[in-house]
Amino acid sequence: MLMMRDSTVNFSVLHRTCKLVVILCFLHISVTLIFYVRSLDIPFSFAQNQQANTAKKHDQTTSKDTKPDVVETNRFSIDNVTSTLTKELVKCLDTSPLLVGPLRIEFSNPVSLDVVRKENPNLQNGGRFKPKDCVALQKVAIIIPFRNRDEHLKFWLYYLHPILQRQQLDYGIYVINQDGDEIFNRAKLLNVGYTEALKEYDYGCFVFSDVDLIPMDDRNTYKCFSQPRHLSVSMDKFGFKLPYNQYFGGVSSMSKEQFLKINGFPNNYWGWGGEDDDIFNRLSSKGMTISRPSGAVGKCRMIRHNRDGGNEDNPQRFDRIAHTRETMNKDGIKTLSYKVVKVEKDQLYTKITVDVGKKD
Ligand code: UDH
Ligand code: NGS
Repeated sequence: MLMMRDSTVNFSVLHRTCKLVVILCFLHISVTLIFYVRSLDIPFSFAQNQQANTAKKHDQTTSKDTKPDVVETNRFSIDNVTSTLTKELVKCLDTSPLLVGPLRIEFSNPVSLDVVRKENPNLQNGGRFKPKDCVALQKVAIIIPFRNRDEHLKFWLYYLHPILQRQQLDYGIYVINQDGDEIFNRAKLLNVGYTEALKEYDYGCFVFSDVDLIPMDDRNTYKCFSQPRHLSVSMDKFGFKLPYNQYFGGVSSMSKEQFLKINGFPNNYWGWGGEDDDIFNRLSSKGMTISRPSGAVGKCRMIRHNRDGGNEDNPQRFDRIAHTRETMNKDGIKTLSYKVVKVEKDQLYTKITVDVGKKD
């Protein structure tokens, strides 16, 4: 009787142990299976595919102003199964996921171009860049009117290259350097930049930026919109406000179509002031409006400086801006003439020195 009870107890212990072993084995197999399935990366590939579809939808509905040059594919691929990575480029998203928002901008420590070059290893000669992981939505030429502002240019390159790369633009930097000591002509240099950049690449968008203005938020994307864009809307020197509603100076952008519609910029504003107001008049006379970022996103800092020699106030500017409508078809990109003196290609920029003539 006692023996029978013993054997029943033993059997029950054995039975429980076996059950435990079976459960453990089952658990082990399940965990292994889960890890195996995860290693196939199916959900990841799917997410990528969804992102591509979202980008595609955005593009079809929003931007008239963007011109893709590569057709995206939405093939569903399980890369890791065969370990062959067939990566196909999709269009970049409307809003870059790399943006960080507000930035600290200051000018107390001088910048070395060698450091800037080292910090931007993905640039191609001439200050060109394309994102690696997606096809940029716009090809943007950034044009800087220039003469004797090397210290400002260093700060500009130091701050702007990383920002423009995070904005996932296909861009090139063109520094248009006025040769000689004649009176400065900002708007004519911008016309030259437009023309020279287009000789190099099929740009669809042009950003015109003074060399001394740095954005304080990378969400202020240096690209084009369905209306001409004023980007430097909230400058420190104006107490982070627009100085007046029609103000279009500092940094602006225009698509090729918008630029051509107004016959480019005036060539006959020699010296300081008024050329930006003339551009505003051109745009409004063609029925265009100005697009702007919010005051917060459009904040920017100007590098403080004195008025340059050779850029004295233009006394004719008030008379000129009063007659933009009558003069704009005769004076602009169609009648631009200049001579290229020198082209320098650096990793950080293309510098084109030009003879723009002089005031008659
Ligand atoms: N620029 C040069 N070299 C010059 C003149 C102008 O590179 O000799 C370019 C540069 O890109 C500059 C832009 O043209 O950012 C506009 O010129 P600006 O900076 O002189 O004009 P802004 O209206 O300033 O920005 C005017 C000078 C105010 C001095 C006030 C002193 N308290
Ligand atoms: C206006 C000028 C603009 C100039 C703006 C800001 O008065 O060209 O001031 O100048 N227009 C005329 O003179 C007709 S700023 O304070 O940046 O030097 O951009």
